[in-house]
Amino acid sequence: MDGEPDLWIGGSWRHASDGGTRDIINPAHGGVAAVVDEATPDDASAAVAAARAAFDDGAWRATPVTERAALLERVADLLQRDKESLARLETTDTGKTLAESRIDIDDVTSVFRYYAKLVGAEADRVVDVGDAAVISRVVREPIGVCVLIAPWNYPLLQMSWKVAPALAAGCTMVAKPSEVTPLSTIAFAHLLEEAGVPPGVVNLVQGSGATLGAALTDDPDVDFISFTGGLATGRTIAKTAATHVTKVALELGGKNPHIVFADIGGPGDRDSGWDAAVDHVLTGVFLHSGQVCSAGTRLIVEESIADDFVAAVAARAEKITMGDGMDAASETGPLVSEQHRDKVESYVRLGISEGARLVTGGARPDDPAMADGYFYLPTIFDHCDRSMRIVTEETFGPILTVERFTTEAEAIALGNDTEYGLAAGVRTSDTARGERVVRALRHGTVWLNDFGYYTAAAEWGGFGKSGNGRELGPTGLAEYQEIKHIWHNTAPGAAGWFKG
Ligand code: TXE
Repeated sequence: MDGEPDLWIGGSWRHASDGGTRDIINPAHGGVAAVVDEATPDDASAAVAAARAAFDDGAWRATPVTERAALLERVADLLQRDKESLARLETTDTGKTLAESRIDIDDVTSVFRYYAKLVGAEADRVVDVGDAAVISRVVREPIGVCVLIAPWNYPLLQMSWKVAPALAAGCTMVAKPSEVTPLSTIAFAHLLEEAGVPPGVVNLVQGSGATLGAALTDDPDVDFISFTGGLATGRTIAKTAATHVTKVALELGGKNPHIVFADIGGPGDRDSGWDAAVDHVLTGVFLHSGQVCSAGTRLIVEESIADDFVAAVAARAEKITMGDGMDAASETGPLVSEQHRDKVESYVRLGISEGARLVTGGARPDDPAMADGYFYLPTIFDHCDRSMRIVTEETFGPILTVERFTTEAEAIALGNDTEYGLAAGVRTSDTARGERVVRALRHGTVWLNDFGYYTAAAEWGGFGKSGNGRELGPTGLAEYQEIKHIWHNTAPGAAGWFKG
């Protein structure tokens, strides 16, 4: 960063092989926040080769699990020591508020602590084959060299969901953050080095997806690719990986329904759940300006309360304090880049041309203090339907679409009518109905009378085109492991099948 080498390959820090760099932009004001090295395909090959050598050498994967767990705990301690500086980097890079960035660093820490404990508690499985002479057991081994590709909305958080279980399992890896937001991951790599990660076990390269990312995913020495990002890129990576039969895990976002039943009660009646429902719908879609894979972008609300409910959400949306994430008063920040705001604006134009009714937003804020940043107002479209692309496609911005239903079956059908399936929310005061609906929804995470929460101990991932595989929880560790069955005959004898 800013003249220091940023690529960590085989345990040493170096500049890009062709000397190339990239300007990192602060989205709150459009200025250059830092200049970082831009890795080339040659750097990608060097990083994979370093990870391959560190894996094949065998020392890391043979490191006792207690030592690997201790290393993860050291990383967690260092993350907490540097929490404030890491949070500031995250806000500088992504635009999210400092309060959110601090929560992110706490969450990253808890992922490391969770996998330190989980891997330490893992046990082999003994299988009874009905022969006292045979010891048959199923063991887990590291899958090998992993390529870890993260997006820009939760740069360090998403990377930690990959690095922590990969390290715990005994894998070696090449990490590639988004070229838009590499700063926190570079600082994190320095912490990994300080914590004692052996040379070549973790390698860091940053640069363009189209060149560097493509080179990493097309390298035949890679055993596993874990990717979080957009659907189109996920498809490209899966096709490339198929040529090498490389295992792939994909988290590709969502178009997440938030279903609200009329039985939540009436406006102003706190105990009945109305205010809480309005608050969660608002937070679910406008937190981090909607740049959240699990954002509740589709409000599916019962017709009898729809007018009042949408008006209540719109009134709150208009009061959201937007500004530079470094300002403690800001409740939400800008979009991550000018290019991304262009995309969001094109979806708003599309929504209007598709006939949706604009309730609020649909413009950049007019405050001159935000004129140079990539801000966009919270936007709500009412009277939407499934023929509209703003309802079916991931806009990844502060856009809420509203659909209406009259029966429970219709609500479920609408909630499932998406090619994605990452997350969904349901709000009702009827417990039995709530349980029926959450079981009927085809999404990887479903919140009942809550929205957006997750824990390192529970799996995260999607149905349908939201991807495949799971992160977090025990499954998030299993992704980085091969399963081996060992059959040991302690009283060896002939097979005795062939008589001659
Ligand atoms: O993502 P990309 P983009 C969605 C969201 C957004 C859209 C596009 O809808 O508007 O995706 O965003 C790397 N081989 N999500 O273009 O391209 C890239 O460098 C290998 C949802 O920014 O998917 C970055 O590190 N890697 C999502 C990472 O992929 C490649 C979060 C993600 O970038 C590559 C972000 C290639 N050919 C966007 N091309 C979520 N699931 O939360 C790019 N990359």
